[in-house]
Amino acid sequence: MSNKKKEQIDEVTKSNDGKAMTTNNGVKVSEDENTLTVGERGPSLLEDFHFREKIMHFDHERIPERIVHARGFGAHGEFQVYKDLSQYTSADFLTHPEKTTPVFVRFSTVQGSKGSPDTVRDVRGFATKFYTDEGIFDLVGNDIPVFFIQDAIKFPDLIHAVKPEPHNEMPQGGTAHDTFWDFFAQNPESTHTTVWAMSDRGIPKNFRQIEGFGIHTFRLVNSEGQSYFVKFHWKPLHGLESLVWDEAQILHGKDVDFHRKDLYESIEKGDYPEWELALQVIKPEQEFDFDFDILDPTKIWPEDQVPIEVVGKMTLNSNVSNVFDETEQAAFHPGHIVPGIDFSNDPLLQGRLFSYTDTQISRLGGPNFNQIPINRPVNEVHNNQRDAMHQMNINSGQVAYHKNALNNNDPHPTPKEEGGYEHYQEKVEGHKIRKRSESFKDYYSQAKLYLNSLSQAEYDHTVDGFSFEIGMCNSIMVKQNAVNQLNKVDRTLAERVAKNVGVEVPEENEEVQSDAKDSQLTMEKYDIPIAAHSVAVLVNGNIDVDTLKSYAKTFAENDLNYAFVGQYPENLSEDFGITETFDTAHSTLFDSTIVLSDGSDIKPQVEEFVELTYKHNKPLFVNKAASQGLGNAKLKIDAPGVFVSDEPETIVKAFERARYWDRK
Ligand code: HDD
Repeated sequence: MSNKKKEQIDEVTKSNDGKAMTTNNGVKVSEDENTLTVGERGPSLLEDFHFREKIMHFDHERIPERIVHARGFGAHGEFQVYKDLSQYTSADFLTHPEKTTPVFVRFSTVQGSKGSPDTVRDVRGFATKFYTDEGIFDLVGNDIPVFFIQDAIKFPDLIHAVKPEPHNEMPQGGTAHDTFWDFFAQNPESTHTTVWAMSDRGIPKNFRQIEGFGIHTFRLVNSEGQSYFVKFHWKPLHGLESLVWDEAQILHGKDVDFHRKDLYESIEKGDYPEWELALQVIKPEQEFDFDFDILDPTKIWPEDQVPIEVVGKMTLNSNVSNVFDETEQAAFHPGHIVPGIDFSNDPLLQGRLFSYTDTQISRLGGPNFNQIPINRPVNEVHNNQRDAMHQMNINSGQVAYHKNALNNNDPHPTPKEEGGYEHYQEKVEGHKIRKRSESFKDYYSQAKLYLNSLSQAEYDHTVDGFSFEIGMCNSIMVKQNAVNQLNKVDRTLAERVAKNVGVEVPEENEEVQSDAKDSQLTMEKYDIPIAAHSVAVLVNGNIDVDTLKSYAKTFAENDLNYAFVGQYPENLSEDFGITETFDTAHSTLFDSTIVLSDGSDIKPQVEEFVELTYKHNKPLFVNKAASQGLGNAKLKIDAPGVFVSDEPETIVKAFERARYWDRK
């Protein structure tokens, strides 16, 4: 299917194949190894224009990294709405099920710099650019449905606390340090989101298997001018999975690119990541029907109160040609909206509307960043904005103002009925004040709701997350203050974390008195498709090729990704499996392990591999000979998720569950 954005990008995509090297001025270069000098050993000459240009360009290759979300990875794709949503909105891309809309998505971590590891504990950015026929709509969201602060004026404070500390620029890529936890303890509005970040949601397994949330309340406006409050969600069709913290930490070293590699390779293989777009809609007359304020970005709309409606699907099906040119230069902005979509008065959203254009001016070097290929809409752009740094268009004609008679008043405004953007005419009255609404002040109930909704394993992981992060602080006061906050949400959490980090449990139990649960908040609500699974097959000794082939056949039948490890490559032909060595493969790089042994002594590398698989609660499948040889390994062969069999077909049963949390 044609993709208008890809076609537009193809027009400016250059290939050097078979081409002669030239300067930027188009002069063919005859030599590119030596500067122009006087004699072989003499001084260099300033007149060497090729040298000067090459070095000058190189000197300026870097641009400032994003102030937050610096580390990211993007891909192209398309979105299609399942049904006409004109009851809610006039947006063209949401009312034409026959249309596919090109999209570009960039996933990111928040805290770390551009070179930081992928698997840190952090919120993940999930920013989507829809190139609609009516202009660009950016949904600039995260993988957690709530945010740390309620008002944009606090964003610099939040980020200064989160980022590496200014006196020593540590730590890189994480919030396990004093300033973040001091911020947490002194700014209770951050409680709910922090609980999410300390749970398994903070360490996703990959980008394909995260949920996405627009977080803010937006408006949808239909062609009759009726408006609805809306929250946008992305639901991953590959399931929802997390890492184990120990595994995530090992991966920082084993493969700093773990998430981007997974996304890149999935797309290259044709195993395209997909998400369904879902909406939660509240009618204007229901605005005050809830025990939370619908403008408060630290609150979810529980799905039993506001049901989810699945409305469309996004598929990422093409990697970029050049990461800098496309992904790095992509400029997202929550203020990029199209007719049929509008903002709410969420004070966090309103503040973001200023920040995103402003930051591009220093990051991308001027106000013409919209003209960079990845940022151009697929429809035509005409206005009287002129000049400025890096102008890429030739704006012909005598007239650059409105109104005019010299050019027929062109470019001309378009009435709303014909597609011109008109802001929703909300009636607003009030005094100018600086004051947080009283309706924003319940900081703890939904944090408790979230904790109540987790499975026991997820709850335990959250205790571990808090214990690690608070435990990493140097200040006893900060640790104590942080635990005091937890005590206002959940007594058991406060008690367990206090014990782990060595501070007092507050005397008074101040926890939220509620058993309320929301079945949609646990990650265990998703089934994990077996095809999303990868398997390391450890070959211990001399296993005959036919046995290996019968396993490869089962993997292929179930779309499992696999690698044979250890038997390299002698009698394996490349066409039935990638082969790795114990130097290149590691337990943390796979979802499960199979050991096939011929009965010879188990190699130390196999034992270590298996023990880590076991420790990280992943499926472990061993043949009978291997099970006998693993007697000294640190594992219980009859524990949940350990399968002993000589039948390749039984692995399907072993991989029905992605993790066996009941294995202690
Ligand atoms: Fe932000 C980048 C998501 C609040 C200011 N933000 C950025 C990106 C994402 C988010 C995904 C990376 C986009 C990309 O891949 O290029 N930000 C959020 C969400 C928020 C949020 C979900 C709350 C619901 N952000 C927020 C506030 C402010 C900013 C309140 C400032 C007032 N965000 C920025 C920024 C960034 C950014 C400084 C850095 C790079 C960029 O914009 O282009 O302007």
